Amino acid sequence: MKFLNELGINALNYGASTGINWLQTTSNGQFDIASPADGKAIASVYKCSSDDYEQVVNTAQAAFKTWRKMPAPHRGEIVRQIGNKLRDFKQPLGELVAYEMGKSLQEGLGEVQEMIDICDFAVGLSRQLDGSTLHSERPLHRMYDQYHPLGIVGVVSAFNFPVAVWAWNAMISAICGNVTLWKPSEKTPLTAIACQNILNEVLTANELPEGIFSLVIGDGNVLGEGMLHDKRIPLMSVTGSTRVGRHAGTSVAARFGKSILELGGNNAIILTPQADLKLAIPGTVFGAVGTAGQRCTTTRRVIIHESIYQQVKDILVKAYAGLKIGNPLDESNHVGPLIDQQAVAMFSNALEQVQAQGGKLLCGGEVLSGAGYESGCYVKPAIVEAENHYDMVQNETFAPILYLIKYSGDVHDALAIQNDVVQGLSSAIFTDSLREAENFLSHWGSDCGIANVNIGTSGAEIGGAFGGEKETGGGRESGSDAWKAYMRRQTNTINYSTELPLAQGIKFDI
Ligand code: UN1
Repeated sequence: MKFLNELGINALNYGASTGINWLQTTSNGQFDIASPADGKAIASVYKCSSDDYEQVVNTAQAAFKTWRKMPAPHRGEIVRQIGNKLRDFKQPLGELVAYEMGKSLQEGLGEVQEMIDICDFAVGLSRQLDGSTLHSERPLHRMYDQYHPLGIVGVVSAFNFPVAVWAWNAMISAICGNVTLWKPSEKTPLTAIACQNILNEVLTANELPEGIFSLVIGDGNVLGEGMLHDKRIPLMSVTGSTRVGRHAGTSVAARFGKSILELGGNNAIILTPQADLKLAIPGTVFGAVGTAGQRCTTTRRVIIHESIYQQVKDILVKAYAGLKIGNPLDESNHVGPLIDQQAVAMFSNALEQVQAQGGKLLCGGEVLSGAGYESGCYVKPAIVEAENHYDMVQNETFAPILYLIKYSGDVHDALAIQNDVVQGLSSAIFTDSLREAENFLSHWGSDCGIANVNIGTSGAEIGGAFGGEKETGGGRESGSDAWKAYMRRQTNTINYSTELPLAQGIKFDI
């Protein structure tokens, strides 16, 4: 396939890079990657060995000493060049994302666009890593706070956003003066190799040392686990399920490391009687079936006022009947495959269980077979009538299942349902009522990290801080002042007087 050649993906690829060079271990086993789109083998990747890991971490530690000394705007210049290179490779990289992960080509290209956008954002930010100047209580004293880089930042990314979430972390972290060590999902290592090849060109052209952006590919329970316990990595940014994140967060905390956790969501859209359905329906359908329901921001619940419930239900079922499901590289399709057959089994199992708990399957749920569906990874997105307290509704199933939940009363009743889950990532309301919208956004409103009015739950822009509350983990990545989590903060007080007054007026004469 043309995009594989363009991105430097071979039939067999190495699984560890210090940036610039690839380590050539072939003896530690390999991952054979097949596309969920057509089930065909794409390429294989040799797993990084423990010796490789040591070499990569040592190289990164050495690189940090050079990189942190480079003025932040110069680091920004490198990130600007990376953004430009990503522009050159947007089409093939978007195609590889679609082919390896299974999301539609439009969404694959959108994901690469997120990478380009975060590069642009990081370039500007490289001149704005600001702290505050504060007034000291002591005469002729000056006080301020400043931010310093941390060292190696470990990034563990998930299969569903195989490249964008890494870029959010790596580009912000880079302008902050850190070096990054990336462990991608073992389900999508090829897109990571493609990114590393792109980076390597920029790093080489600028004669930078190895180790500024490194990549290690291996099993999560060996390599990822090792990173969690590695004291040489002061910050771990982990995207994954709540189960994975709980373990990651506690392991890193046990060694007093910092972590940024971006975990599961159980995102809801509230449709009030004042909702403009012209916006709400496409917003809900895209939120529920985009990336085949495998975004952390996927719409999993719609909380619908009883007065419009039947109408919304009918329109949604009709809209689902028109969804085209098939190869993600064919742009006429709306929905691609799930990542693998294990995900399909989880989807089927969740539907079975929710029905046993009282849910009513309104449409979809079939596993597709026959021509075009040979990979066994395609399913028909499902809509289920349900109640919020059902066990399956309370848990995130990473698949296209949309639960319809009826509410009566006012927006506060809808909010009570929305907030009554353990996750807190994204939320939305569709309403033309200012009162409803403002209540939703108020401090007694949505308890999520993201709260939208008249747009869906997914598809956040990079300029905002991304992340969620409760079991979503509390981390923030990407825009706004999320950069602060990638730096260590220091408060400085400088005395330019000829006396030594103590704070709080304490007297100490010797
Ligand atoms: C994720 O699913 O991990 O807001 C990230 C969105 C995308 C990012 C999702 N911009 O849906």
